[in-house]
Amino acid sequence: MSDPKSASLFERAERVIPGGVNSPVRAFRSVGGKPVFVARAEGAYLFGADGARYTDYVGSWGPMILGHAHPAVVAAITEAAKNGTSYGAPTELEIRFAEKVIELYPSIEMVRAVSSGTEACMAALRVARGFTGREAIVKFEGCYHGHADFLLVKAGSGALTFGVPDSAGVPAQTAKATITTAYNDVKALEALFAERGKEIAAVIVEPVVGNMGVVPPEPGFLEAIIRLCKEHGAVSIFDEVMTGSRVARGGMQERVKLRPDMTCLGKIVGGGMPLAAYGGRREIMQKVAPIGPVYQAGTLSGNPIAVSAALALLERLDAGVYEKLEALGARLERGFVEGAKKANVEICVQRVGSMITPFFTTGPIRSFGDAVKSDTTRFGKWHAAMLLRGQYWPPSQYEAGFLSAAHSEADVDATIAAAAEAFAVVAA
Ligand code: KE4
Repeated sequence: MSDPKSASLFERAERVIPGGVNSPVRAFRSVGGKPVFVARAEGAYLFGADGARYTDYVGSWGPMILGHAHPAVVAAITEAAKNGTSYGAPTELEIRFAEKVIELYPSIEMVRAVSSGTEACMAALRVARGFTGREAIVKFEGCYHGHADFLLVKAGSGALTFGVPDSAGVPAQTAKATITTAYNDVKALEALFAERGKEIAAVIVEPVVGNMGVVPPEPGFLEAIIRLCKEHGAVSIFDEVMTGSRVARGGMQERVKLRPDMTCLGKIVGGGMPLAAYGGRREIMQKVAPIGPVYQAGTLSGNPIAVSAALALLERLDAGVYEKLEALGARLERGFVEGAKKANVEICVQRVGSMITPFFTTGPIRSFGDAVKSDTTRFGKWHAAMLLRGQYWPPSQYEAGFLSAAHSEADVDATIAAAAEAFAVVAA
């Protein structure tokens, strides 16, 4: 632990919060050691309770694409707060947010704001079931779509990190309607539809997986999901909570020029505030209460402060941001590859834009089966060595690291130098 004040805060936290954290993956349990308690953050940096500075590659698990405490976002929040914090009544701000989302994601004709990615995915699937009158949903092993009961089946992220892809507390009956199959396996998906196509309400997919670590879709995989859903009357859902406005302004669907029936959004689209959304084709979204029979609600949905932050962030995501993120991502990827090679440590770096994961195994990592071959002990050693060198990397082999537009080339070069030393520690 390079941050003794964090250690005492952690002890206090563990007495009153399960695991001392409000979300499991923050607990550092899969990498050993104890979490750094953050006092503040600015730009590309986090500052620990003891004032130590870390270059941040978690970015609040994705939202901080322009860096922490961006002046325009802080100003928008401050201004909005002066008008009150929540009304529980419609506002013009929410119309602007909906119009912005529709502008960025042409596949979305109507959109509903909610407060988390979990809510967005849970609601989108309920709507798909209401629209089709069917019950079964298909997800891919290792993908994570939040912690709704029926989605914690062979889930990724924290569930995978702790090796409990199936959570306690989920009734067997609930999980029964969730069918899982392998990511990037078109033949398996075709066979599944051939056998059970009539039962399937929806297929939900991370169009680039972040929750096994970064696993890109192979050519034809996403296209097959949309084709098979169309052929069998199921709803295709892109869970772009992580990839939305991360891998492109309009998410992965913009990069691959595809139009899923529905899309789930969060993180960046919510401006790093408790704001997420789900949307899609008008005829599907017209099933949502109060105009349709599918109920979904939320006290703080479309909250004016969160929406103000989101609008301030989204309007600053210009082409230059993505060009910079691609260049920095490629630089970091090269640096990791060279550093590991020099230390004679076997890794496979997978990246899409500014989402990147060094897998401690040979690649390519195409699916869950490949990802779990990673040497998590070596990853843990590397993570600890990076932390000691002021580099804050996601504390799990099965997560994506994120760059921001606030990172400089000098920051990335310092990270590359630290990583080279950390690979040498792993090899020792
Ligand atoms: P939230 O409920 O955490 O806002 O979103 C759930 C979710 C849905 N879909 C995708 C693709 C996601 O990545 C997530 C949440 N991601 C995790 C990290 N991989 C959030 C971090 C955490 O659980 O603390």
